[in-house]
Amino acid sequence: MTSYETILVGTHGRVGRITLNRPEALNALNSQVMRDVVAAAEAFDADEGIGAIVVTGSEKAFAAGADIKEMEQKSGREMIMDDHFGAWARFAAVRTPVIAAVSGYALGGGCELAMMCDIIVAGDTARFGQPEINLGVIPGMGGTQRLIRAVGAYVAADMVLTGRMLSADEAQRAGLVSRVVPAADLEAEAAKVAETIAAKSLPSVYAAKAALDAALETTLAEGLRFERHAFAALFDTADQKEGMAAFREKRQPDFTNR
Ligand code: CO8
Repeated sequence: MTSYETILVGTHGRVGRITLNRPEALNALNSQVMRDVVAAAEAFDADEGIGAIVVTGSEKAFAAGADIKEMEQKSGREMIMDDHFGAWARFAAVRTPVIAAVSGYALGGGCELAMMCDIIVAGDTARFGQPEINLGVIPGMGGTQRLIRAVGAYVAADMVLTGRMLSADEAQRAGLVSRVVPAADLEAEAAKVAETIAAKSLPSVYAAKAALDAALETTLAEGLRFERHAFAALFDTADQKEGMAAFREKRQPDFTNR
């Protein structure tokens, strides 16, 4: 397996795991982290043996944001011309479901990275925030757009305008997080979610993720059309026949991703 500078990568069965590993900077997301995470996620995405990906950080920090020290002296022109952090869009575009397992700080780009994932599972120590306003800037990796879709206009405005952090429980009530567990159980809980997804039929998982994503990006009529076509297309898979036969025969399906 390729080794990376700023992340640790491993697999367990059909689950790929990416661990952010810049403890000296609370996993601040510099351009090397972006390159490493994008490369690892795309490699997992290209591997039919992988059915779900977990992205996690350390106990203290999922990620404390984009790397402030790397950005500080840049000009607006440089930010635009380098498309600083633009490659994160490739991470958001992987077809394989990604679970963010968040412990400690998920701030700024860290919160935005979690929101690029499909499911956010949090340890009870997790803190979610968009503190960019305290630095004289605003979120730049989706924090105004994805957050508002996740938690609604008013909680998003509170977070983005005041910079205040949500606790894990607040984030769950707001709809950002789907499960909160004691911090010590986070890894096991995230693995359980990932293994559950990875045991399904990959074509249906890809279609489900694409349809969910479409809902965030398009009108209801367009989204319903997309869903109907994706639903119909799955009837050409062997796994649809197997899944429905298994139901009729009162047994577990044996999916082959065909
Ligand atoms: N960038 C760089 N270094 C960081 C960052 C960061 N975001 N966060 C922490 N670090 C470093 C600290 O500088 C410190 O390093 P050193 O020991 O060399 O001084 C080390 O990590 C440990 O941090 P602290 O000593 O500050 O730890 P504390 O436990 O006292 O505090 C906090 C933890 C509260 C998380 C604090 O570190 C903090 O406030 N960090 C910054 C949080 C923040 O403002 N994040 C938003 C960054 S901006 C952003 O994410 C924009 C994204 C959009 C970019 C789009 C580009 C196109």
